[in-house]
Amino acid sequence: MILAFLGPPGSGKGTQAKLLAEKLKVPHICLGDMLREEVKLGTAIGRRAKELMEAGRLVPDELTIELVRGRISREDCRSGFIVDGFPRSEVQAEAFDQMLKELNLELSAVIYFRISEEQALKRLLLRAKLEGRADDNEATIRTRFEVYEKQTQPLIERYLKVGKLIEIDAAGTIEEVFQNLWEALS
Ligand code: B4P
Repeated sequence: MILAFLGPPGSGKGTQAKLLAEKLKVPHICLGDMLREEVKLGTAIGRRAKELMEAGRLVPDELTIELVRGRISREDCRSGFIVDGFPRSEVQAEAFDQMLKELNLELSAVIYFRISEEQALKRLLLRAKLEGRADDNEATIRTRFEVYEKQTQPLIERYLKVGKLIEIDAAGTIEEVFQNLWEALS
């Protein structure tokens, strides 16, 4: 099964992708984590991504496309994977279609995590307290929501049109949302 997780910051897509990937025993490809790792290692990609991430903006499409292409070409992705936080723009969605085609793979579904901005904001501010992530402060979170609305939200329509979108209510507890996700998939 090949799944892409889509939703605003704080919708819990990363949290749920991790749980589902463990249950299905498939790789969990988290773009945010991959980029943070590049920043930590100080690679060329990381150096280009750092400031943009800290400002809550998307990093350039070509960087994320390169990362995803490299990762899903590996052998462990042949029988399925979950990609979380990609695609996040029309350009990325086009590139994703293209790379799946080249690898002879088919997208099973895109899971859209629906949640209100206020609830997502609360979760992210709590994470700021617990983990101190550089982009989890109120001003940056507001920018991340704006970027999401402009660049990522239009993808909902794109996947709806091709019959690949599954929408789930992401407002409950982690366990409740996982239950919604599991039921939607089965
Ligand atoms: P991400 O790391 O993907 O950040 P995010 O959208 O905020 O989602 P995240 O996965 O962290 O949060 P989640 O909702 O699971 O991206 C960070 C940055 O990287 C982006 O701003 C951008 O700069 C860059 N980037 C990433 N992908 C890119 C791409 N494709 N193109 C360009 N740039 C890209 O969880 C949030 C919090 O809520 C957690 O603390 C969690 O514990 C908690 N939570 C989850 N579910 C909950 C629940 N049900 N109840 C209560 N709390 C819950």
